[in-house]
Amino acid sequence: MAIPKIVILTGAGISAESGLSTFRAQNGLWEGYDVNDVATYEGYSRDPIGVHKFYNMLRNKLQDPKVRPNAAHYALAELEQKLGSDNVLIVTQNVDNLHEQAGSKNIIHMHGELLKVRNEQTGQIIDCYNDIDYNQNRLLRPHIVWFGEVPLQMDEIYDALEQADLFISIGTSGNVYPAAGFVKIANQVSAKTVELNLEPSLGQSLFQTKIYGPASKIVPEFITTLI
Ligand code: BJW
Repeated sequence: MAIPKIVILTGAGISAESGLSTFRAQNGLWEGYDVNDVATYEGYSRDPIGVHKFYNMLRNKLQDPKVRPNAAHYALAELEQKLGSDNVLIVTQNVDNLHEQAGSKNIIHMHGELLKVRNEQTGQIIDCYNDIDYNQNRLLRPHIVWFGEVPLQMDEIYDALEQADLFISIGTSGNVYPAAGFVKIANQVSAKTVELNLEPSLGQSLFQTKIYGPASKIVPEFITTLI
């Protein structure tokens, strides 16, 4: 039997039990902030110092030793190890590095990465573990995809979706496109579609299988049915 091609979309919910806030929950990441200020280029142009302060805070939080991958991240890494990197692709909307820390290799960060910054003039992407002082580094912006910007590696993502036998969506509310539309593509190519989330997402009716609960419990349980 051929090994299935599996595309896994992850969102903030997979990292919630690792100590990182989701976006849209009460007490979420954006509480106390206007999305238009911290998640658009227009907001960055208006107040680059304030926006860098926000991402400096998130970058510090991510590097807190208490923030570690949880059982869901490890289960996905084990799946890739068992089935091979050619057969398992993680497309994450998350800007954290918890999939990498858990051992996953085949990962696309479609919304960028918190531990990187980008030179606005040259496009060069640079590792970044410290605070950015805009007054010292006027060309460096967070390597984050804001609203109105094109997510990264979209051609590779669409290619993978078109070849998928199984599409699994984990820990995402289905509010943000194009990621929220991936399940439609998976359905069009007759892939099996599975939603693993704490609660039904906005797109829940488009999934054939739905399992609700904390990711650290339901993801390892579901993954064991595949290996
Ligand atoms: C648990 C759990 C546990 C909790 N276990 N689960 C009108 C219609 C359609 C589209 C548009 C429209 N108007 C504008 C658009 C486009 C726009 C968009 O989608 N807007 C919507 C608001 C409508 N999209 C864009 O602009 C994108 N670009 C674009 O479309 O370009 C055009 C283009 C596309 C393709 C090809 C060519 C051109 C860019 C979107 C960029 C998003 N960026 C952000 C980062 C912000 C900066 C920051 O980091 O602070 O990415 S926004 C934010 O949302 C972040 C996330 O990756 C993203 C998704 O959030 P996610 O992960 O779903 O988190 P939550 O909090 O919403 O949900 C968490 C879920 O977990 C919940 O369901 C919980 O229940 C669950 N959960 N604990 C399991 N323990």
